Amino acid sequence: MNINLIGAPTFYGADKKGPDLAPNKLRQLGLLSVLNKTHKVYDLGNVYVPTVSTEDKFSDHSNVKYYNPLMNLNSSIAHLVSLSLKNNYFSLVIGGDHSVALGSIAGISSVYKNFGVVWFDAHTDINTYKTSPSGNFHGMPLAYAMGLGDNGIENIYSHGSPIPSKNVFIIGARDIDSGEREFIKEKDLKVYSPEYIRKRTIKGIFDEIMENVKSSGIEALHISFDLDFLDASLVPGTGTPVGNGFSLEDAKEFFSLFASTNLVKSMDFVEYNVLLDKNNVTGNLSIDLLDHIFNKLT
Ligand code: B3U
Ligand code: MN
Ligand code: MN
Repeated sequence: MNINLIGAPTFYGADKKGPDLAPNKLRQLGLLSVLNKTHKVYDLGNVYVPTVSTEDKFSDHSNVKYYNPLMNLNSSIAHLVSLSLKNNYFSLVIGGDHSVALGSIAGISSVYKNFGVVWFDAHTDINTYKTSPSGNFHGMPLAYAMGLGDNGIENIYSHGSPIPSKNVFIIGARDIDSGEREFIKEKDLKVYSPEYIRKRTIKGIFDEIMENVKSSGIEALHISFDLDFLDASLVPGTGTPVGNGFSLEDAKEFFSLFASTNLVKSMDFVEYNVLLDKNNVTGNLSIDLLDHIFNKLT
C-alpha cells in the first residue's frame, strides 16, 4: 500500500521536551527503510510547530497549556490525514506527544462516517480542561475527539464530527484520574484493563472488540499507539511510564490481529521521548514494533 508519513514534532502536550525530536530520530534509526520493505512511503516531512516560550504556555487558555499552537497543529494534521485517506493512502502520524491524535481523528472523521479508534495506552487521555490534574493536552485528546471540553472537534476540522464514545476502545489503561473514571462510567466507555486482558487473553479482547465493530457497522479503524502502553521497564524513553504494562510480544500480537481485519487505515505512534531514552533502547524497540505492524498490514 501507499503510506503518507507525517511527522508531528511537538512536546507541548506533554510539557516536557523530548517527544518533539522523535520523528527525526526514528527516521535516523531506519524508519523509512522498514516501511519501504513492503510498502511505498511518501515522507511528507514534519508539520510546522511554532516556538512558544514556557512563560506563555497558559496565555491562550487558563487550564490548558499551549492551547492555540496545539489546536493549530492538530488542524494541519487533520488536513493531511484527510487528504491521505481520500487518496486511499495509509496515514502514519509520528508524534510528538499524544495530543496529536486529535488531528488524526478529526481528519479521519471527514472521510469515514463510521470509524473506530483503538487506543493503546497506560492512560485513558479523556480529561477535559475541567478535570485535568496537569493542564497537559496529552491527557485530553480523546475527550476533545469525542466533542468534550471546550471548542471540540468542530473547530479543528469543519468537515468532521466528534467520534461517538461507543466507537472508542481503550486497551491497557492502568493510570486513570478520578474525573476520567466518572466519565468512563457515565458513557459506559470500553476500557480494557491489564487485569481484564490477562484474564480474557489478547485474542479474547480482540474478538470482543470485533464483535462491537461488526454490530456497529464500523468501516475503518484508527490505531493510536502510546508507547507507555508497554511496561515501564521496557520504555525508558517515554515521559510517563507506568508499571504492570505489556510486553513487546503482547503489542505485536494485538497488531497482528488488528492488521488481519483489513480495516486499519491510519495510525499514530506517540510519546517517544528521545531525551529520556537510554542507548536508543526505546528508539530501536519502536522501529521493531513498526516493522512488525507494517509487515502485517496489506
Ligand atoms: N492523566 C494525567 C497523566 C497523563 C495522561 N497522559 C499522560 N500522562 N501521558 C494527565 O495529566 O492528564
Ligand atoms: Mn496517551
Ligand atoms: Mn499514556
